[in-house]
Amino acid sequence: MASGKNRLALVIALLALLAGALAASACGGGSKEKATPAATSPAGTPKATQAATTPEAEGASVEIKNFAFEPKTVTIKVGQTVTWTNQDSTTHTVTGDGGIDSDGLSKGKSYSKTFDTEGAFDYHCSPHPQMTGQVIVQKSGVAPASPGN
Ligand SMILES: [Cu+2]
Repeated sequence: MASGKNRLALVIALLALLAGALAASACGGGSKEKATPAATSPAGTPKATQAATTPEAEGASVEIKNFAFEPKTVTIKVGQTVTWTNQDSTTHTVTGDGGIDSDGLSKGKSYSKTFDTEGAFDYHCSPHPQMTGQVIVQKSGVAPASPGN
C-alpha cells in the first residue's frame, strides 16, 4: 500500500508547510516579547494625612435671648472667636474682662471678639447687670507661630 503512505507523507508535508508559513508570518510581524520589568515605585503615596483643622476657623456663638446669654459659658481655644448675636428687641451689650466690649447691640446685631490669651473671662450686659456669661479660653495645642510673641 504505497499510496496510503504517500498520502500520509503529503499531509505531513502540507502541515509542515502550513506551520512554517504561520511561524514565518508571526515572526514577520516583528512582535518582540517585551520583558521590561515594570518599575513599581512606592513614592506615589498620597499625602492625605495632613491636618485640615485650622484653629482660626472655629469658635463659638452665643445668643442673647430673653435677657440671658445662651449658652452662658462657652469654651474655646486661643486664637478662636466668639460671636454674640442679640435676638431680643431690647438693646444689650457684651461687656467684661479680656477686652470684651461691644457697643449697644440692637435686635439682630452681633459682636465678635477673638481671644489671644488663655483664661476665664467674665462678662455681662451693661444695662442689665444680672445678665452674665463667661468665656473660657484654653491653650491651643497647635498654636501657629507668631513672631510677635
Ligand atoms: Cu441687656
